[in-house]
Amino acid sequence: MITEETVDELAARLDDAQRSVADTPSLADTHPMTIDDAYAVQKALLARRIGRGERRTGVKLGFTSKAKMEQMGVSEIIVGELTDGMCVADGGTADLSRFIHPKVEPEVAFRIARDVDVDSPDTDTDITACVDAVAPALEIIDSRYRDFRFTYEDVVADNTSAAGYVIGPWQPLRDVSDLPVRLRGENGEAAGSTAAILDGPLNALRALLDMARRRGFALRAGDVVLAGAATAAIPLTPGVTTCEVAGLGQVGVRCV
Ligand code: OOG
Ligand code: MG
Repeated sequence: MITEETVDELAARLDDAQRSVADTPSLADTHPMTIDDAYAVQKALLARRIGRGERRTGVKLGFTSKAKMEQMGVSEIIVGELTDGMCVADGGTADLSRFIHPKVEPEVAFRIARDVDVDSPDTDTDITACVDAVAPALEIIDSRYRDFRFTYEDVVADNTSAAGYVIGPWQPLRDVSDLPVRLRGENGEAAGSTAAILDGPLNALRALLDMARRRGFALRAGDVVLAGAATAAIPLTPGVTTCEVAGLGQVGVRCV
């Protein structure tokens, strides 16, 4: 366990790295952390953003696909939080100078329609019944760690590398368990299926409910949920990047 003071100090280090667009070495190297510590740092990091006037808009899951787990050498999902400061409109512009070494991932987003009770251990809660819409999405990840190298605890503390997200047109909730996905950037592309996301993104929602209960994440009406990448991430480069999820639609961002 690290002290409350250290939690604040590590959150400040990550916050400064993001704001000054300068990477930082792994925290875990110098400050061995438990997973509980890492989530405490993440919480303090979010509190700093909220303190500057950002509004929380939802949550994101990470490492829900085998490709991502293999790319990052980990084996358990992680959860981070999203704010309006990270949101880019579909077809909008993202300024690459805000990021250290950004990558982009093709994702599926869900919209929570009514508050989910995360305090009761009621195992019958059907999280999918609390969701009313689904959309193709892009996530911009930008680890604050040097060379994108981090331990599992490091990446949890760093709000799971969350840096930006773009949500395509919302559609009424439907079966999205095995839809072809294509990510196209100016200098790279990746293809896969939504089935890569825990054998179907609805399973990501179920895993999220479990994490929300264990880790105290709120799930409120209007929240966006990013279910996790369907392929490995590719570098985010100048020009247009799109994600198409067959049967669901397309979402894009222009980077300058
Ligand atoms: C952590 C974020 C992973 C996903 O969709 O799996 C993630 C990272 O790879 O830096 O967002
Ligand atoms: Mg992601």
